[in-house]
Amino acid sequence: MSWALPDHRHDYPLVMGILNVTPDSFSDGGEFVTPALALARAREMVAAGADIIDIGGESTRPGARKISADEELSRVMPVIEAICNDTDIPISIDTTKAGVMRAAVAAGVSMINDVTALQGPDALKTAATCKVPVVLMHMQGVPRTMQTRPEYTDVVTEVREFLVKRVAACVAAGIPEHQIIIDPGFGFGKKIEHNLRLFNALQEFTDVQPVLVGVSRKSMIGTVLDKTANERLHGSVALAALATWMHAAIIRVHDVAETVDAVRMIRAVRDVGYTAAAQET
Ligand code: 8Y4
Repeated sequence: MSWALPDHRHDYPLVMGILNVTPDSFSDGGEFVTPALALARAREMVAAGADIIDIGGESTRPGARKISADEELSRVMPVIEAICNDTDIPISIDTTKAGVMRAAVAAGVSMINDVTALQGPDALKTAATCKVPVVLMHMQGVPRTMQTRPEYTDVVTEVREFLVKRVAACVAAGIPEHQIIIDPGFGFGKKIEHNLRLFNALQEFTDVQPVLVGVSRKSMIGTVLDKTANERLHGSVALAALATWMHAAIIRVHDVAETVDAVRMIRAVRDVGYTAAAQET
């Protein structure tokens, strides 16, 4: 499937549905591991209005252990093949490994989502040869220890400067600038105050590059509301609405139907008076 990012800011945000194929993800209970179950979940998200589905086989949650490329491939490839054969929904591969990027894109995946911003071995070169949009995420430290002592002097400036440098590295490697999406990396080596400051300053990121926002069910919501992961729907939808207002390009969520309603409602207000037809010449 050939797929490209929309050209016009009025077409944003896209809603990205999360499909974990990790046996250890507590939020989805590790229940979507078989291709048949993953496909059923993907169809459900398509019916709910998802624009893209993010498939990940390596857990990046705090304390998670690393897995081999072979283990990751054996988790994600059957799922990618099942969904690509059955639907036209664009798929994003959540991986940090060059070999997984290459295999996934060869099987029809339309986007690369790398929480290490293509800093891994051969990742930058490989992503450039894949010719698909890439998501560059900021993380302080590594998943196993990132939440032990996050530290910043000025979190917004530091995260923005890191991402601007990674965009430059991608452009130098041959990735067209319009194919690059940046992401402040909510929850990745950040305390509650860092996450809230970054969200507050989202416009400073959307002003420079398309931005992906991933806050669905995360601990910043749990901390503010004092709720467990399964009680964070309303907090998640509230932040999705704000991200839409602040011109996020992609919102990565567990709860697609609820998020799509919020996004459509905010877009109606945000873009009142604009009609696609009036822009055509
Ligand atoms: C409950 C459920 C609590 C899930 C926490 C979580 C991002 C991402 C993840 C993100 C991009 C997660 C792969 C963490 N988060 N990729 N991936 N941006 N680009 N935790 O924010 O969802 S996994």
